[in-house]
Amino acid sequence: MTQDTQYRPLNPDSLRQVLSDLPSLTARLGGTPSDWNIREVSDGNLNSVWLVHGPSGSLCAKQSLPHVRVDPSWKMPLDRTTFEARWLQAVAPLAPDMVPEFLHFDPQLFLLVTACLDDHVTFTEALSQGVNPAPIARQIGRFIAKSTFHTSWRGGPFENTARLESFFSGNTTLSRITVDLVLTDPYHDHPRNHYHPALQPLVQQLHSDPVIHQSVCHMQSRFFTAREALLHGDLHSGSIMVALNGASVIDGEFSCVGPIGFDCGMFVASLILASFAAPSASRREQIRHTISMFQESFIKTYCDEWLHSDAGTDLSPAFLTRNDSAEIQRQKQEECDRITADTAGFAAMEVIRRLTGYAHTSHFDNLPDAPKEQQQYQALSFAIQLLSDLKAAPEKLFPERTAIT
Ligand code: SR1
Ligand code: MG
Repeated sequence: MTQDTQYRPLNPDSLRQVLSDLPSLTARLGGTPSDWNIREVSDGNLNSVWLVHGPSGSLCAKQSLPHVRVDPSWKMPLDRTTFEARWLQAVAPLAPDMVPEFLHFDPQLFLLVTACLDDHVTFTEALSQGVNPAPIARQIGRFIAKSTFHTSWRGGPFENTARLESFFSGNTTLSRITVDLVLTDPYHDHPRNHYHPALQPLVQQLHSDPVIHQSVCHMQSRFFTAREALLHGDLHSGSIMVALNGASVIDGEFSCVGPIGFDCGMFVASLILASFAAPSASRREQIRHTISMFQESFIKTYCDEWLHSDAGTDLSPAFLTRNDSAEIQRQKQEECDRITADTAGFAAMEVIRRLTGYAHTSHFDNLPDAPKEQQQYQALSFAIQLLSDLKAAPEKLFPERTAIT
């Protein structure tokens, strides 16, 4: 799979050897290599991950495999950690406290080393433990607003976005996974799809309803043609690590330039799934309300960055700021409406694929059988409603929508 002969899949012993040759990392860990505790914690679908602890410090090492980790027959190039490393380096200055510290990247081994977050749990886990999701949702709203605004043409000279687009458009392998698993497979019969038998009538509708298929085509077109900003590309609750002091966004291997509403939609979909999987009506309501809080935080931060950042932008924003506040208001409204519409469409598609496609999530795992199937049915029906009427979808999803000021 790789032309580079130096690549080999690492194990704890060979990782120890690799790390021992890197002075900044050995200094971070302290002691001698034999003192280090190396624990494999691979959990996602794609890569190997280890946590390494030494007498003075710790780190997290992640290596691409030449196949999908959970399905070795699904072969895959190794370059995904290259994109993740570049995403991390691009986003860290924009939201420094919201991503793990970048420590090292080895382009031959496709090995990425970052700070260790083992005092964190995934946001998926926190949601299932009953944690109040509001502070995290607000933080992720700020994160998406800052990381996308400042990598868009509005947030700097257009050459910045052009350079990002030129590099990240090479991430075709993982974008292909998104195109297949999120944007296509759930809308036809595909051997990778699987779902609870109780969902069969809804799946039948997804495979055959022409209105849904029109919406799918529209959202595909947005994904392929809206070159708005650098995206995380897979911002579901499993890509967010949370601790008492806040959230850290990980796993930027799906990064690409695309519509800002895609990142928002991935995150909102996790909240939708968690709300329908909630064990009580009050918990469901709490999580539903959080969806609006996320949106409010995103829109407010995005508009603040737009008005107040001194990003050396090109003509339009600076020109309008000096001349016509009503026109700025109109443009902000138009932009936020477009992002919100994309958010609703992509959120619906993410919910649909997590219930009927290849890669499901654990949100419903703790429920007994009967409520599980009922609640999945409700979640899927809600997502289908959104996708069946894209014009009405923002209002359904964000009944408490923020006015743009
Ligand atoms: C084969 S990879 C399946 C899924 O895992 C990742 O986290 C992405 O969500 C992808 O769609
Ligand atoms: Mg991941």
